[in-house]
Amino acid sequence: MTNHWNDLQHTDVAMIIGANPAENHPISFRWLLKARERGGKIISVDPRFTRSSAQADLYSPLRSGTDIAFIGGMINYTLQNNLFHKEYVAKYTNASFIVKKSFKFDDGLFSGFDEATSSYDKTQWAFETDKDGKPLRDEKLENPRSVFQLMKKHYSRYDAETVSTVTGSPKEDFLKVCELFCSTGKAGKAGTIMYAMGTTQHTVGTQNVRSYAMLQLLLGNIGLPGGGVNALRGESNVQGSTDFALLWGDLPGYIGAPKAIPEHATLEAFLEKETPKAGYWSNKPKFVVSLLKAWYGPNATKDNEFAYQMLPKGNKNYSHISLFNAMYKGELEGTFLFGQNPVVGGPNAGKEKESLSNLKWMVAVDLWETETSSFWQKEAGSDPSTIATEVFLLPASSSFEKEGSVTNSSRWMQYRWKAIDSRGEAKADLEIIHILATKIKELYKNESTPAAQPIKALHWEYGHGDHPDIDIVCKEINGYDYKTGKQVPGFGALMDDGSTCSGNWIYSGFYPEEGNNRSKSRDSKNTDGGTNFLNWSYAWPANRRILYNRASADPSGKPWSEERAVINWDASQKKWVGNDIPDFVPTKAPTDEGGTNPFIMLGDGVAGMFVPTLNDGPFPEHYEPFESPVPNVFSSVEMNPTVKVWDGDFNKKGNYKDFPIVATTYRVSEHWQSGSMTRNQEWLSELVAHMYVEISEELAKEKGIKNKDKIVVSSARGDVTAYAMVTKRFKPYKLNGGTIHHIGMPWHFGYKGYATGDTANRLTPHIGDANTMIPEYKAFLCNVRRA
Ligand SMILES: Nc1nc2c(c(=O)[nH]1)N[C@H]1C(S)=C(S)[C@@H](COP(=O)(O)OP(=O)(O)OC[C@H]3O[C@@H](n4cnc5c(=O)[nH]c(N)nc54)[C@H](O)[C@@H]3O)O[C@H]1N2
Ligand SMILES: Nc1nc2c(c(=O)[nH]1)N[C@H]1C(S)=C(S)[C@@H](COP(=O)(O)OP(=O)(O)OC[C@H]3O[C@@H](n4cnc5c(=O)[nH]c(N)nc54)[C@H](O)[C@@H]3O)O[C@H]1N2
Ligand SMILES: [Mo]
Repeated sequence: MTNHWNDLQHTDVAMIIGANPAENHPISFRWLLKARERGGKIISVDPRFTRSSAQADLYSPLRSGTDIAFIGGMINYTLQNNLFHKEYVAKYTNASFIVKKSFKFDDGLFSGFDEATSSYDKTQWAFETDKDGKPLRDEKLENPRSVFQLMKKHYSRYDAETVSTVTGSPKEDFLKVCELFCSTGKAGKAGTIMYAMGTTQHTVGTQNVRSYAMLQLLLGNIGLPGGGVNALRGESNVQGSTDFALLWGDLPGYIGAPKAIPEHATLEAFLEKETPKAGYWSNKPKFVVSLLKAWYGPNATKDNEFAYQMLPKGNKNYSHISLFNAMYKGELEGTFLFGQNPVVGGPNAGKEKESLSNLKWMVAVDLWETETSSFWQKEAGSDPSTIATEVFLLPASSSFEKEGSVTNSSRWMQYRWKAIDSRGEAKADLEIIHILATKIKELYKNESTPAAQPIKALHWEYGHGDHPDIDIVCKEINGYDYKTGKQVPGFGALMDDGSTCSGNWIYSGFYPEEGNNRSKSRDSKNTDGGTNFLNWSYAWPANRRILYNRASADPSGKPWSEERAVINWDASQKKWVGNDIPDFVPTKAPTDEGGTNPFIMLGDGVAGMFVPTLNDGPFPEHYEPFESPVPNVFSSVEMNPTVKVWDGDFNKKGNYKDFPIVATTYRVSEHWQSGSMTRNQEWLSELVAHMYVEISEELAKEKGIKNKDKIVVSSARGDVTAYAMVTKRFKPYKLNGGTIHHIGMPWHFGYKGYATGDTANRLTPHIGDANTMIPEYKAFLCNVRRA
């Protein structure tokens, strides 16, 4: 989240799009209802009328996979009706930048597309620059080559009629959403966008999020209380795990991992290539060297490039989808699954299950034996005599049985203490990793092969025996001075000469001195005067609660409006003051060089309306999902042209003739994820006991299906049998003159536990977003019949 949970109470309009927080993030609704007491409004945009929709003031349906068309239409509405915050847009975004003539857009393709590699030459999207390399600007926003004018032209194609034809949202509903949400473009007003998996799980997932950011920037809603683009994160610590590089392409703190390419051959070359000249990322060498120092300790010296050569460097894509493709082809020997149940949760789960049998070994670390760790059993539909995979199941302690921190959607790092002891042989994941690391180091102690070097170089000193000392881990994450052993006060103190270490620069500052682990702080006194509660836990970075808060003030440093003040420039004290930690150099005056550039992480200091770095284009453009019931109305390019389509039979594609119905998948309050956690609980199993599929009354009538009938849903990948829930929550969509049916189902079921049912993911495709590879779980084609 750019903002945080209790900040939602300040919003004038919350647009929930691609999420169902009333069920999946219920606490958020406490704050939305508070906002409503102040006159705030709630909008829900979802293919189905959800429990969040039921709480909303305004609801609009949209067909799964058409968010860019919807938001593109809202961008167009904002521009055509002059509802944008002009000074904010001109000063704080790159709307004023002049784009080179080589940038073009024609019939769904941006310039620079190479058919052979399905990728763009992004250099064609560059800005015009002056002799010092600074982008040329027109702050009047009139130059026809300005980002603003190009954006206006791009989205002029997204008029209300076309939007309605593509999304299936009735034009009146769409316009009501535009009118209400765009009312927040005025100074003194703020609107928030809340999103989650309905947004991201698409072949255009990244660009969906981008479109939200553009709309919010146009309305001047970023950096203010009650504003922002707010990602409602999933599992209790999914924010923390991405921060700590569970994403395959990253090192901790969102530092892109080095690859096996000549430009990354040495630490010097890597830092030279990947460090921007301006903006806060120009400090990257300090973060990288401090990280290497944390990992390799005394084995990281100036003379050996701080052990840079010990880092693994790969050139492939290591996302979930790619790994399972590799497994299917027999390219992987073994795998560790720490708390993962892909036979239920993975895309095209039937094939993912088949892939597992190509492994020599698998280690599952889990609270239960899941559909995945028992994939080889008869009950799973397998023939054990044909499967040679050796499976180890290590019992894991649950969250209540161990201590450590989790980071929530608000970026708050909160320490949790152990409530009860583990049972039986179960161990905390951290203990399991610790034991593994210690044993593997022991195993390689006397080996001198190249493979042994990184293992030997790893500095692993977190106490003795099976229990690592978490306090040592915490101190290392914060970072300390390597000579004195004294904690550093924050990432500003990290150095690139090996004199400091830090396991994750964005968290540096949470443990600034001995005895003060701020993630343990639960001080609810409101010392700052706002509602940021700066002493409750610790928010990265630097305990800042609202990101980009410099943008809450005008260029001269005065808040755009008093009621939405966060920080302001205090000329007498010569610093920024207010009720949050400034997301800015605290002593930089508005009149200083760069003093009006709120987006300090970006080289130009302004936010990107035009982003020339993403794989699929600088402006979000609507493309149809991998499987779609209709041709693309906006261009002749059907699917995102930069998406990787995997070869082989892992990903059969269904066509509209055989599979004319759009399907989506989602969660329910009563179940958790792949269901291991809830289908093993009697009382939750009783609440939602069976796999079911929601279908509209109209489709039910057409197919002769009654409520509670058993039905078969089939896709090109497989089929599932489930109970029909005939409901008003789905309605047929009117698209381009025709009628298209839309269904939906929960994805929580498998054959284990008390509440059993067919796995929805046997239907879903094995294809992902062009930038992140998150699977397209949310939009695919199917057919439905009575069982
Ligand atoms: N009770 C419960 N809570 C949970 C979880 C759980 O399993 N159970 N899981 C947690 C996790 S890990 C996560 S990631 C979050 C996910 O939180 P959410 O994203 O809220 O979860 P979903 O229910 O998968 O999807 C949200 C909505 O997206 C809609 N949708 C489908 N396709 C589209 C589309 O193309 N556009 C738009 N705008 N909407 C679409 C669906 O109808 C659904 O209502 O929830 C977390 N909270
Ligand atoms: N069709 C469809 N599929 C989806 C989604 C969707 O919306 N639609 N959503 C996707 C999303 S957002 C997510 S996050 C994934 C989730 O996919 P998974 O991560 O595979 O699913 P979970 O059920 O969260 O799996 C967690 C496993 O961890 C175990 N576990 C719980 N606590 C601990 C612990 O402390 N330690 C260890 N070692 N194990 C533990 C549980 O018993 C469970 O078996 O699913 C994805 N799959
Ligand atoms: Mo998730």
